[in-house]
Amino acid sequence: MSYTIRPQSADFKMGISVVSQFEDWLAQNRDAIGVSFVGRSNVGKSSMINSLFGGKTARVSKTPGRTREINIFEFELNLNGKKCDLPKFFLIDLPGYGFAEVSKEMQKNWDELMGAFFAEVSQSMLLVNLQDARHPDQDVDKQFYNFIKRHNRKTILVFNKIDKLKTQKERNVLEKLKPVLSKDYKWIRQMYFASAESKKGIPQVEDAIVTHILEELEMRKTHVEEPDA
Ligand SMILES: Nc1nc2c(ncn2[C@@H]2O[C@H](COP(=O)(O)OP(=O)(O)OP(=O)(O)O)[C@@H](O)[C@H]2O)c(=O)[nH]1
Ligand SMILES: [Mg+2]
Repeated sequence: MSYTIRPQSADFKMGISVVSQFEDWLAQNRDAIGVSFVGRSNVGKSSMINSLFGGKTARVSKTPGRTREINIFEFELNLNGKKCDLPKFFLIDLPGYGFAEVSKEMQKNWDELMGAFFAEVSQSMLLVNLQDARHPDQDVDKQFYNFIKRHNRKTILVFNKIDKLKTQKERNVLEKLKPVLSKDYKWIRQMYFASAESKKGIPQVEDAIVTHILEELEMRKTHVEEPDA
């Protein structure tokens, strides 16, 4: 049995720009299962989403800092390449961090919105943090981890744009950083190297997402069965 993301199944549901809107969504979706993407502005979150979910799911920007809202989609899984009867899952494209040219007002809005998101969203949402393979673990990435670490989210780290690493030397720098980062960021489950452009590493990231979803479904099954045991 092999589950995969059903191509082109991600359906845009809503864009959330203020905390009260998020609270409304949360009230309806406390048990949400799925995946959310976060990373520095322009790191390729929307491009990665399109590589994984197909076609033009998310808007790719020419100017950094375009995705300002929490964009919520629902998607399906395939079983052996065919539609199956599992429920829908959530895909969330989060607004980027570390964009230098934002006003105080916009930064405040990001802090409030993301503060509410990471404090309250379901623990069954896997967090995919994207970093730039050419400039990993930047100050803004560190700041972001400080911002979320107390929430202890299930997180994987994906280094995107590896197609831009042309020399072995550049690739070695990244390999060496892996053990250092896993020590510093203990809650990161796994690290991946990928390119939304060349599609390298995308199947591995897809696997991580599908595995997470199946684990969450499995956990709920055992929880429901418990009272009878
Ligand atoms: N070479 C290369 N370029 C990429 C890759 N992924 C994204 N890009 C480019 O990087 C730019 C930003 O991509 P987006 O997907 O819009 O980035 P984002 O993180 O969603 O950006 P914001 O929504 O503005 O925060 C675009 O010009 C993409 O074409 C990649 O793997 N390799
Ligand atoms: Mg984007």
